[in-house]
Amino acid sequence: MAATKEYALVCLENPLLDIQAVGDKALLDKYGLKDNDAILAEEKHIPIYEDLLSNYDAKLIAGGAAQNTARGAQYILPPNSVVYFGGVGDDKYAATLRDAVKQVGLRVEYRVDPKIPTGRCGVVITGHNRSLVTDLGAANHYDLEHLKRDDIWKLVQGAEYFYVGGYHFTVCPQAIQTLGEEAAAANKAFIVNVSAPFIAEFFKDPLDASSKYWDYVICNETEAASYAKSHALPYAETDVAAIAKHLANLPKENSKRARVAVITQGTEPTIVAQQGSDDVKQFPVHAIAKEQINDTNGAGDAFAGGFVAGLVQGKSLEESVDMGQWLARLSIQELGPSYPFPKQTYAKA
Ligand code: 26A
Repeated sequence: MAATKEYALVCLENPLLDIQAVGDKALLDKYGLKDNDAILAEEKHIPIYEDLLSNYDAKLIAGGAAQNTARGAQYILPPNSVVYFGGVGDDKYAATLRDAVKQVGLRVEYRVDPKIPTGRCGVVITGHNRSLVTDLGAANHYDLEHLKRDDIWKLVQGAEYFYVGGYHFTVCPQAIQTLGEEAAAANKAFIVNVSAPFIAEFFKDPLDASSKYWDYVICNETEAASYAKSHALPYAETDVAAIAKHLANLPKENSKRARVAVITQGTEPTIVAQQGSDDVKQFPVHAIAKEQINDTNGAGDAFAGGFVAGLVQGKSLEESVDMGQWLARLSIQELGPSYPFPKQTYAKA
């Protein structure tokens, strides 16, 4: 019998197809969207998908935040390093996603729902902002049963790193807890990305229930502010260093690993705090000319992909952050959450 391949990194979240177009203020206003935000679609948003496709020359691009991260990590790592779980339908959009992940060699193990369509995310680009409105579809039906299936759970047991996109707190917090427990029990690395301001606000309870398992927590400055607000932290919402320190020092289940909190801030420096240390570090981002930016959809996901690839390769924290910034810089030059081909290779600055 062939030996089972062991994937170093397992990722979990919501596979989505992005329906992305350049829009304008009128389009944002029509659907009551902010220029830079991520929300779950309500009834009133549903027509936007047709609208984007018919009237705005929208492109279909593989999305889903953690799936973008998983593709990014696999882009850097040796073949068969990353496997991704999430829920899709049995339809054309799912086939498009399977094709897109093949390009980087990412293995996906989808829970396929025969009755519900694959989720979609409307992406409205205005300048360097992006507004995301998501209709989760089959992604919303991911369940613990899939994660605990023998073949899937074996992949979990074979991995050393678990990455969960925070958007999954809206779907199956139980699966997240199960991965966190497993990581703590086996002294593996459990990485959570907060993913969106609304997660820190409206999904505070499941987010907080998982925090004792976080070995790494990643967010951007607006998510950090939202966390500070919803948790009534005694710092200014703009005091990113204090929030990073707070996150790093929340109670922790596995005492063998000091927690690391990473906060990205667009073009401003990336902030890193470590549990038990007073020293908060800052890493300037890799400069890029404005004209080189295609769009910022997926920039944060790409950062996480490069960062986690660094961790998997046993790189230092500094170099892992550098790898994250490197991959984000590449991704924002592409259309949507994509990576350039022919492949670029990371070289330490
Ligand atoms: C549950 N929600 C709202 C979501 C998402 C999401 N991925 C998972 N769940 N809303 C937007 N995205 C993805 O975020 C990427 C950019 O960071 C989009 O599909 C887009 O590719």
